[in-house]
Amino acid sequence: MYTRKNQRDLTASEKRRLVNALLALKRSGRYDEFVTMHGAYVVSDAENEPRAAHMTPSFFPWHRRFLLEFEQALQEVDPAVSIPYWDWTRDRSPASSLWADDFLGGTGRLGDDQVMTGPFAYSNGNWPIRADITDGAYLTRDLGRRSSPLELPTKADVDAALADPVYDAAPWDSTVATGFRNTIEGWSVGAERWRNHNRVHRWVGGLMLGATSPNDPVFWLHHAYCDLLWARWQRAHRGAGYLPAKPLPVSDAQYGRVFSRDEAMPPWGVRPSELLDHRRWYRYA
Ligand SMILES: [Cu+2]
Repeated sequence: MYTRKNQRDLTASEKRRLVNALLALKRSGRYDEFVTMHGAYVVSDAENEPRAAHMTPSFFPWHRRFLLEFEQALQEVDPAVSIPYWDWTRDRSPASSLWADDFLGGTGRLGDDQVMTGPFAYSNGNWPIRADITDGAYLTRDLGRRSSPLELPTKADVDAALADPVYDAAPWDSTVATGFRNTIEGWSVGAERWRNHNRVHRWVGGLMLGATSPNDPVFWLHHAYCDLLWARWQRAHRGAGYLPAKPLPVSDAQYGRVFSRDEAMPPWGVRPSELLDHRRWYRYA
């Protein structure tokens, strides 16, 4: 049992140790295995295939397990390290300590969005991007989307999602207008584009926009906060559970494409029901 802290509360030495563990995983090649794995599970609901990670009810349990695996890799380097969370309703500015030189570094430069500051700047030689097929070898960001400014989601946005008493609903994809899962995952519903989790990917920009978004270490801090929100939703709605609870009938258009409570998710063969209680592993401070 360990603690995941708010990134704003980390001490200088905790930040240094986390950065060092990230760099060690990068050097050994393990970091890029996680990036590639995430990329392999970006399956859109326009494709007629199983969706374990995105546009799907198992968005939360899949990413919980993904973060646990990554956190374990970090802890093999330094047992004192855990994944902090970024509460983007609170730390809303590129001037936040999250983006300082001693932590994740700042936004990209104009022109090519290349991150020039902090430990993950390409020019420092420790963070070459390998697991991306289209772009350059350097980390990119465009915090706040300078060409067409965008705000991070607000506490009111998150509270509205937490107030929804239903976890998810048919058709269990990116088009569901209600339910906690898609309200946080944030696929477009009507005129409301890029909500919550998706909006944060947009706000960071650069490599955070694509299937290999874990190339940017802020991915882990962002998803730890989404994971915390899931735990908060569970606490607020104790009678409600993960849905769908039972496998969908063969007649359902989503049959074989989404993971109900006890259907094993790839690549680990773990069921959503085994991931519902994070307190087996960690707590949030
Ligand atoms: Cu994400």
